[in-house]
Amino acid sequence: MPEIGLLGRSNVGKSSLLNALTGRRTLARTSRTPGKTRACNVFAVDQRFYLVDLPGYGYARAAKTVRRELLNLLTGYVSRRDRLAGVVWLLDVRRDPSPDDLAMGRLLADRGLPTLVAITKSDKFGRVQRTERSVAILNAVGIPADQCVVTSARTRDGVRDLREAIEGFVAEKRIP
Ligand SMILES: Nc1nc2c(ncn2[C@@H]2O[C@H](COP(=O)(O)OP(=O)(O)O)[C@@H](O)[C@H]2O)c(=O)[nH]1
Ligand SMILES: [Mg+2]
Repeated sequence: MPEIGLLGRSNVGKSSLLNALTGRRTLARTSRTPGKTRACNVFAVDQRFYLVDLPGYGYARAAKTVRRELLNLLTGYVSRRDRLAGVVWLLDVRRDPSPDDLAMGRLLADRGLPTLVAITKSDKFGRVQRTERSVAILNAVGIPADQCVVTSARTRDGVRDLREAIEGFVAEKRIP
């Protein structure tokens, strides 16, 4: 089956969004301790595709060697997975993209991988401000607005749209 990777900084809301996307509450572990998810958790959705909750990058307190290993792992993941239909790249509505985010953006652009940006935690702002923030974030990472969904795992805003966009990637994927 094709798979979709969920990528983003630690604590950006990957596990929460994965739970919202699959409509279950206890599937992926969420935590208040950043940098905790190490393994890649894989979830089959409707026996049609896999969602992969990848380890979060950019955890500031991790040792340099650990950060480099993680970047290598993610680079290998997006470079060599022949079942990979695309990635959902999560960016927090409250944060300007970090140097690690920008490095990830370059990597994804290099690989030409189908990429959707999910702006996360949109419930933190009102409508106007969340749109302004999303535009600024997309400009910073050079992703067009039609490849972006503004989401909240808490209110489920945008979750259905994101799911539909993911299904589009899955439908396009031809596994060699
Ligand atoms: N307000 C708000 N908080 C969120 C949302 N999604 C995740 N969080 C919180 O952000 C923190 C990290 O979430 P988690 O899903 O574990 O992030 P991960 O490290 O990327 O997997 C937790 O405290 C979550 O409750 C959201 O949509 N809205
Ligand atoms: Mg997690």
